[in-house]
Amino acid sequence: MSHTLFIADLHLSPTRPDITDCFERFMKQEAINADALYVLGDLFEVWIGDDDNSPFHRQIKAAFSAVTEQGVPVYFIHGNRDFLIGQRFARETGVTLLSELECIDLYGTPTLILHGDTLCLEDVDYQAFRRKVHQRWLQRLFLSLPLTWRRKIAAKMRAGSANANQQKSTSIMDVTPQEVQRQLDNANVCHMIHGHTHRPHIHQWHQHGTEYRRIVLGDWYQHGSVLMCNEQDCDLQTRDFTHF
Ligand code: LP5
Ligand code: MN
Repeated sequence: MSHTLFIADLHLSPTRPDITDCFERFMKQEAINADALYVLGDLFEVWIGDDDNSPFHRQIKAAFSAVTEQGVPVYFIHGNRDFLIGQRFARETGVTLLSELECIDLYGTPTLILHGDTLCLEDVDYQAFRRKVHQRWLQRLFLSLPLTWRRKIAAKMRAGSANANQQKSTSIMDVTPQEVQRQLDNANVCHMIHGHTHRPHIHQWHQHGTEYRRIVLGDWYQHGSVLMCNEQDCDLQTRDFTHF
């Protein structure tokens, strides 16, 4: 039966060949047979520019090309680790870059898709950081630096982030329910899919007689997380690495 796949937060890096293996198997065996694949951000542990064409990056790009060349549409929404993925990456892979918030028709159900970081409004330090690094001029400046400098700056940011996160409560780092409702109401839809929080779950609730659903994809650090949707329903799967 035809289905659409969603994944997020794989955090691919050369230090985790086990995750890369699962991703490659997933692309070869599953994505290739799907109606479409949506990658909802943080595909990479960190992305410092499309010109970082390492053997590892070439390997991942080849996995995407093999799928898109078979005519399967693959869509990508930026995460907070890989918001610098750009048009060169898109050209090299056949992947379509989407904007940070999109409304798709999922077998007749209008569905809002996003990475999920923009839902975490209580994390005011992160939102301030996000506004800074999303400035086009700053990104252009960063991208004009030598790769070695960019790698060092990104490592500093990663360390700063890990440090800051230790001081934050888990509730601050989760979504703000009022913001979820606001974004759904604003788009006039009842269905949302996102990642980022690494808390895989299908949330369902009622408001003013309407049923809402928010599906949160998990990360791929210890298990794989795949959402499979068809005409009937959505199946959120947490899989052992041996099940790819
Ligand atoms: O990523 P994670 O899981 O640790 O936490 C995120 C939020 N953190 C981030 C920062 C990223 O990890 C770093 C991304 C590197 C991108 C590389 C490209 C750089 C491009 C620059 C272009 C101009 O997203 C974290 C959230 C958490 O998710 C949960 O939602 O809380 O937010 C923060 O940690 C932000 C901090 O609160 C404040 C910022 C600390 C960064 C220190 C910067 C030091 C910079 C030094 C540079 C010379
Ligand atoms: Mn994220």
